[in-house]
Amino acid sequence: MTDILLTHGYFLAEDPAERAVMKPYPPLGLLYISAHLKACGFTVEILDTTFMDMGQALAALAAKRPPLVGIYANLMTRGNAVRLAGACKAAGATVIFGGPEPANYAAEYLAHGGDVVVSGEGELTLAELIPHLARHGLAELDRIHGIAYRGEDGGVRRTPARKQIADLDAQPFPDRGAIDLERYLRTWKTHHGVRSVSLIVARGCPYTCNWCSHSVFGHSHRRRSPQNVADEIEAIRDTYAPDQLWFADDVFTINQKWLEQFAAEMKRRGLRYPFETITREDRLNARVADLLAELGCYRIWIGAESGSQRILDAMQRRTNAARMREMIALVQSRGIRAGTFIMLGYDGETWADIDETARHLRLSAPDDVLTTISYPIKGTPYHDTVADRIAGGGAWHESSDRALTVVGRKSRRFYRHAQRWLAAESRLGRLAANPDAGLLHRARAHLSSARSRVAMYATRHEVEHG
Ligand code: B12
Ligand code: SF4
Repeated sequence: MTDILLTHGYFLAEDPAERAVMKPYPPLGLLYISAHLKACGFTVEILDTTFMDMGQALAALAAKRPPLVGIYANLMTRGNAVRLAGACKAAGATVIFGGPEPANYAAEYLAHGGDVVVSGEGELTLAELIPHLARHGLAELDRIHGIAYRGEDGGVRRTPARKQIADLDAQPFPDRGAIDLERYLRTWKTHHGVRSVSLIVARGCPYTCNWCSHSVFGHSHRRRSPQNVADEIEAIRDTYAPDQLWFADDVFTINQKWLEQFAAEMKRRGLRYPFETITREDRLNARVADLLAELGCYRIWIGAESGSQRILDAMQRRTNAARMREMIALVQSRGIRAGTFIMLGYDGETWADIDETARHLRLSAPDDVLTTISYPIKGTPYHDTVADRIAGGGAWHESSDRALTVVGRKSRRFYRHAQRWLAAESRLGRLAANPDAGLLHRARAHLSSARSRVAMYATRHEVEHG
């Protein structure tokens, strides 16, 4: 019999943003947990919901009737995760929640089907919790570190934090064999002509961007050895024959010495895959750009967030807008596409700051730009700062932190126009850098910029209300 069934509530079919790009990846956290628990001798099953819909997921759970279920949840999958939990509970299962969101809303998750909420890494905690639950049920949970549960009085009890895994190299590779990874690869191949596999080389980010969630790994940073990562890439090559990789790390180039060693190890083994990943401007320089190119990097996302130094400083991002522009040019000079993330609507952002961001995009002409409208994630310093002005959302179990807004800031309508304006401005930057760009393209981009600008102006007095 299965000791634990692991699942999540992500349904690709319900995700319009992801359906537009069709670049799905599996939930690595669950694959890591499964590998660890199996190595400890537990019997584990993963119900991967990515290619299902809610009805199919509920039917699969009803057929399996697992006595113990572990559910991954993040702020977007909350609603689905608690629905799955409710169904499992109704069928008599014990439900454990984990992932980046549940520990920040322990009371709510416990009120919506959860018996236990695990905070941080799940591997060591579950390896202790599973036999504990089998022996003692929900009694004496205070013995297990790293969890929250309901006390006898109904209040939420939190046990001391769980120590993090010290040696990541000693951990087994993610249990990709537990799911139908080929389905992900086929989806990639159909839509993009390539098979792409994700992996991570480290855990945790020591930086302090105040809107970013650190609920799983805190501010720790632990790296795997270059040899261990290369071993995993060889295993991925032998099993899945991918065409490319995605290093799903927070800041892939965080340590230059590590990158040097990793590049040397990959070269020694004759391994080279096109890949994309994320970094920060302060973790790039000419040598790092050369190493990335040597390793096969075809696109690097440089988290920019804003072109206004004032806003970057307010975010405690510890990056420099002018240097960001230089780094975009640097990676492009090595034949690597430069992607950048922009966040609009950070608390205190003014019209002048948005202008600065547009100027930044036009000057630097990144190849790809992803813009989000800021929202306060529970558990972050940003959430605490704006807590008394947070509005939006609705019923917790049907909503998400992404629906939260800050009273007094400009309306979503305004920011949607601003998003379009920034997209047009970065297009103009790219066209200016391209001597072959036709007049018609330029005229279209100017028109789109002007239209969005007028729409921004027309909505400039619209603000969010409580
Ligand atoms: C890769 C990634 C993505 C990929 C996901 C694709 C995929 N399936 O891999 C993409 C780009 C699509 C993505 C999108 C988004 N993401 Co994202 N993403 C990440 C990232 C960078 C890595 C995830 C990862 O693989 N981590 C490595 C594994 C080992 O860690 P883990 O998943 O947390 O798992 C560990 C623990 O959480 C725990 N655990 C996990 N599951 C379970 C289950 C049980 C039962 C238990 C007990 C424990 C447990 O144990 C695991 C092993 O130690 C994280 C940041 C990070 N470094 O983790 C952000 C992160 C998860 N994303 C985040 C956000 C906000 C988003 C978006 C909402 C962004 C947006 N504006 O659209 C969307 C939501 C998409 C969705 N619908 O789910 C936030 C979540 C915050 C929160 N409180 O929920 C994070 C934490 C980033 C951040 N620092 O703010 N993301
Ligand atoms: S946004 Fe990126 S660099 Fe900043 S704290 Fe989060 S993961 Fe680290």
